Amino acid sequence: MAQLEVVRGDITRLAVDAIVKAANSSLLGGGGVDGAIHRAAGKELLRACEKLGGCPTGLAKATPGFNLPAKWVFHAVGPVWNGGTHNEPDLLAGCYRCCMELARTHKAKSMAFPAISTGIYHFPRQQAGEIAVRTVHEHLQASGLDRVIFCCFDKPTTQFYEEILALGN
Ligand code: AR6
Repeated sequence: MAQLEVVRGDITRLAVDAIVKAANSSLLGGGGVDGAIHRAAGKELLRACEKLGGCPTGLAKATPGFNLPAKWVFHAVGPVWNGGTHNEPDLLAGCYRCCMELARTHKAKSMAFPAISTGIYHFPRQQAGEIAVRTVHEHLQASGLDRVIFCCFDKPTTQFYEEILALGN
């Protein structure tokens, strides 16, 4: 039975097969968790991203992790929250679904997600957490993953995830 966990901290420190990065569609870097991952992975990550040619919102693309403990980085482009009537929930679910598929194709056994779109992109945190957990559950078996970590940076996000996971058990 695959394990779903909540960890509070910096995703760049996690020794898992893949970490997910909340990126923008250029895939050429930014602030928040994106900036932190680029700083920790080193300049080669940007060079690898330059070859990807961007990524549409709701999808993700993979690169190696370079100097990170993680072997892979999955660059997921979450939606900017624009009131909730612009397909934001489906686009956010698409990010999680695409990363679960990338885990399968890259044979990852462990993967960590940040709370995609809930920082600079302002997606409501609780709704985003529910979408994240539901979508991961839906694709868990097909992904081949043994361990999925929801890596939360702040206390309220950590609490939401703990509550959502407790309700599901
Ligand atoms: N480890 C784990 N989570 C983190 C870390 C970290 N080191 N740093 C921040 N977070 P955000 P978005 C949390 O803003 O909303 C970039 O410029 C943060 O507290 O990083 O998807 C991109 O290039 C929040 O809970 O991503 C895009 O332009 C979550 O990660 C844009 O930001 C996501 O916050 C994407 O915005």
